[in-house]
Amino acid sequence: MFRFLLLTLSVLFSTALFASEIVVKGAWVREAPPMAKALGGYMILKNLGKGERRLVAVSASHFDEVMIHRTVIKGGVARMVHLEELAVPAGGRIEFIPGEYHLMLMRPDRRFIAGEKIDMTLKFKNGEEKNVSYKVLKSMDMGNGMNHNHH
Ligand SMILES: [Cu+2]
Repeated sequence: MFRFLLLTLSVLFSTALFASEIVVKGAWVREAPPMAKALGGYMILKNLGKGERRLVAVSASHFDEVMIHRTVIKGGVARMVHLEELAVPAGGRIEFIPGEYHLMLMRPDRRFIAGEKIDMTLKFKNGEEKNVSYKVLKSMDMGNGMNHNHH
């Protein structure tokens, strides 16, 4: 009987471990001037799964909150729209890049300079959480990095 229980438990645990179907590439945060109240965060968010995933929240220590934004241009004026959640289609990707989708890291408790890292947790509607480390870069550094990744 005891043996049977152990076996059942191990089966339960192994089914609880699932490979993440969410992949994040090229995660970076733009270095901002000393008194900046918000920093922009960028990445490529891929969904390798067979079902849609919805990004519902992002958190980072050292920041009051992290919002999901999209820059839209209306009548020649760029403004940022706050999204409550963002759907990543099955097999699809969302590019967080300057002037498009971005993470808005609000009210840092200190300055972050190029070369540092900022850890964030992405939370999805299905309960999955993904920890991602974002490199702080000057936007010029990123311009160079982009060329290398571009194939
Ligand atoms: Cu924004």
